[in-house]
This record gives sequence, C-alpha cells and structure tokens, in this order.
Amino acid sequence: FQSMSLMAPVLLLSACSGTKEKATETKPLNIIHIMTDDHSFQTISAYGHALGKLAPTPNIDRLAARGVLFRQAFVENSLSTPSRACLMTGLYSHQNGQRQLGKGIDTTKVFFSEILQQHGYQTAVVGKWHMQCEPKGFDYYQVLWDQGEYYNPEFKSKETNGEYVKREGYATKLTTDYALEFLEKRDPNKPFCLLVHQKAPHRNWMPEEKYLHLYEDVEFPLPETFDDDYATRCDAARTQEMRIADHMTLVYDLKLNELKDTPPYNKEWSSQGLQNSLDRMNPQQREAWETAYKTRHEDFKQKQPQGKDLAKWKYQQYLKDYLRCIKTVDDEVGRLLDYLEKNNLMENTVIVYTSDQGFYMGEHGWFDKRFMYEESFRTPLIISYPGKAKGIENTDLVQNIDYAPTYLDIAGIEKPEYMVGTSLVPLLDGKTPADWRKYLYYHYYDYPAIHMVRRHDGVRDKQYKLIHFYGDKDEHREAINCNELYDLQADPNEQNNLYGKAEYKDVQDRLQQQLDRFRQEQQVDEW
Ligand code: SGN
Ligand code: CA
Repeated sequence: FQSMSLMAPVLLLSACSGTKEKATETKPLNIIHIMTDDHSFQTISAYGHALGKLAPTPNIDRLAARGVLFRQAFVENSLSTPSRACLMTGLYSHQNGQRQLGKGIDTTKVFFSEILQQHGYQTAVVGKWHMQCEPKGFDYYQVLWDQGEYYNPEFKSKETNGEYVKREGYATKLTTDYALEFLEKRDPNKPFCLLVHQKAPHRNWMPEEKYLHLYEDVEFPLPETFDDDYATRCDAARTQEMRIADHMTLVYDLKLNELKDTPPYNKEWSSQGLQNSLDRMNPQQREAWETAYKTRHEDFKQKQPQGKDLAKWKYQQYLKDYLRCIKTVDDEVGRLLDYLEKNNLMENTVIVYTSDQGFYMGEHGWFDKRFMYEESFRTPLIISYPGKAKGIENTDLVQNIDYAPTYLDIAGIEKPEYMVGTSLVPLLDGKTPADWRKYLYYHYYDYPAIHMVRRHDGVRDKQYKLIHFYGDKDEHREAINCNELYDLQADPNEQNNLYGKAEYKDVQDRLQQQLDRFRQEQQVDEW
C-alpha cells in the first residue's frame, strides 16, 4: 500500500506532445486546491456570463486555459462547513456528520489529508477552515478564526500553539502569503498537497483598500429573474429571508455606517457588525474606507430610493463590493501561479479552482445560497492537470464528494471502500467513461437558521431536477411537504414547476425512483 503512492506513474513528458516518449522518470504530482467562499460561477469570466465580461478574472481564466472547466459541477449541501466536510471525507453530509453550519463534523472519519500524509505527502491548509475541529492531517496550517475577518484577521498555526493571533493586512493576501510560506519552507524532495481556502467573497463583501473605488461607474445588468414572484413554487421560495429587497441591510451589508443609530436601520441584522470590523482597521485603512463609502452615502441621500428602486440600488452596490473582493482573489490566484511558474512547479502540480458553493447574484431576487436551484447548487470548478486536456469544457455531473477520491487518485492511492465520491481524473482526457454517474443527490438541512431556507433533498440528471421540501410546523413557519420538478433545458431559470403535470409523469416517476434509491443506498435517515 505504502509503496504505491510514491510511485504514481506520472510521465514528466507531456502525453499529448507527440514527441518521442523517452522520459521514464516518475514523480508524484503535487496538488493545490484553491477554494473560495461563496464565489459564483456567474462572476468568473471564463464561464462567459455577462457579469464576468464587466468584471473579468484574467488569472482564474489563465488556469481555465491550462485545464478543464466544468459546467456541471455541484455541491451536496450548499453551505460552508458541510461543503468542507464533503471535501475532506468524500462523504455526504449525513455520513460525515456536518449537516448544518455549526457543530457536527464526525472526527472519527478519516480526512484525505491524513491519508496523503501517511503516503509521504507534505500537507497544508491556509485560510478558512471553519469546521469545529482542529485541522486533521496537516503538516502546516494557518487558519482563520471561524468565518474570519477581512481586515487584520486572526490566524492560528502550529507555531502559535493553536492560539489565534491578529495579523496586519487583508485576508485574501495574507492567506496567499501563508501559502507561499509553506511552499518556500517545504521539503522539495517530497510531493505536497496545499489547500488555499480564501475567506473572500463571503458576506459582508469588504473590498481591499486599493479596489474600494473599482467599478464605481459600472452599471451591472439585472438578472432576468430579479423580480421573480415564485408563482409555481413551493412555499420555501416565498418564505426564505435572503431577498436583496427585504433582507440585505443598508448598514452591515452595504456599508452605510452613518445610519447605524438611525431608526429603522438600527434594527437591521448586525447593525453593529460593520462598526466592529471598522474598529479593527489601522488609521490608513480606515481613512481609505471612509472616503470610499462617503460617496455611496451621498448617492443614497440624494436619490432616497424607495421600493423597486431601492432594491435595484442595493443590487448595484452589492455587486460592486462583491466583484471588488473577487478582483483581489483573482490577483492572488495570479500571484500563486506566478510563483509556481518561476519555481518550475507548473509541470508537476495539479491546480484546482473551486468554491464551497455557488451564490445568488440577484437571481430570483436573492443573495446567499442553500437552495438546490442552479446558482447555489452549482459551483465553479476548473482543473489544470499537467499532461491532460487543456482549454476544454466538461459537462459531466460532478460533485464536491469527488475531490477526496480525486486527490488520492492523483497520488496513486486506492480509494477507501467507504468513500462515496468518484475520482475525476478519468474525465480530464476529455472523454466520459461509459459508467459515469447519471444522477446527483442533494440535501440541505440547516433550518431554522439565518435566511430561513426550508430543508430539502432532491436529485438532478443532465436535464431534470426533482426537489422535495419537508419539515414540521414550528414557531416560524407552517409545515411543508412539497415537490418541484424542472426541465432545465426548456426552463433554465427554474420558474415553471412541472410537478404533478400529466405530460411529465414518466420523468417525475423516474426521478422519484432515483431519489428513493439514493435515500436507501446511502442510508439517508430524514427527508
Ligand atoms: C453568516 C452570514 C450568512 C451566511 C452564513 C453561512 N451572515 O452567518 O449570511 O449565510 O454565514 O455562510 S453574516 O452576517 O455573519 O455575514 S457560509 O458560507 O459560511 O456557509
Ligand atoms: Ca460559503
């Protein structure tokens, strides 16, 4: 077992170069997993959406040009800690214990980092860890406290004996600094696996100083479904609390700190939250910040937007801040790639770019995630693998439970029997194996909780999606037991619920059978 890993048969010579295959030297590949927090595929220019054109991401695109861009990559449970648990274990939420945001992770489950470590890899994680357990299976870590702060955040490491220490600077850059520190200090004779987990662009979207004015004059297009009335849906879509119009706050989310003591804004969610973040800043950061948001406040006072105009005004400000955070993320991806190039690491390192889930950029009127609808169920995924296909797109159904098996496969380690995910390596040549999965399972559990999205599970194939919302009556909401069925080809915005329609009976029955199969085979215990 031990000997398999360090002899992963990776030819140093490009497999598709057509030149004589004279290289016989083998060396295990390094792995870099870059995962941002809440980064929507809509805002990566390589994905080709309107927002990406207005706010390009040249460095993430650079990676796409070197590798495979997945258009049908999904999570199992669209929330941070559950996604991180899927990543580390290759298991669904009910199997790894992390169903909701807080406690849950079953630490008796093996993390793939532990397996790599046992097989001679040097392992590291930097940035957002978020799970309520120590990073397991890492030689080096520098992780943020909880969600982490954007400005002058606290990190803990082995050197600080697990104590959080405040660091001067901006989280996205500090996280990259630590990634580079690990790369510099590592033993160059051993392969490595490095997880770079950016906190950005998580709420409340606080941009780096130098980008505080970026996109100031850009008008972002409203998504087609911004005014969705959820007419054919289950109640879950109506009773959520993640509408830009109603739940995005002026003070905390949109930085109008001048309003924090003024009714009704003083009653908003986290009206003190922004002040706490500002109090952490040094005078220079604070001054740059105040100057930038003064302009926004003046615009607000002058326009006094109400009703639909207010919703649209909020959308524009939200997009600006979110995309400014992405700009730094993209710069820092560039800095990491430059380092790898300079140090001749590009040809023996697999680089992955993904997010812990997708995010709503105003689709259905929303921000946040959680739902099984496309924008949050999907996640960006780009894999650059030396010697495999370059600059191609893939539309196979892949999911975040596949990362652990993929990384073990790259290291030449056989996947443990219990892992439910599947290695993505066979897809990287641009061909789909005949037995590749035809259905994906999804399950969201975190209710009641912020944003009030009801529990649901469901299945998706390449064209259809079945969602089942469930839950008893409680002090907040009525009981729910309701289904939705969408034809994603005819209705990509998922506004036309086909559940119960006679013409779709066969499709509905087929998806229901698949959903029942998942529940049974994977031993799901609630729905
Ligand atoms: C925080 C955010 C929520 C967000 C969750 C989960 N509120 O609670 O808006 O849905 O995190 O996000 S905030 O006021 O604290 O910003 S996750 O990415 O960690 O799952
Ligand atoms: Ca997240």
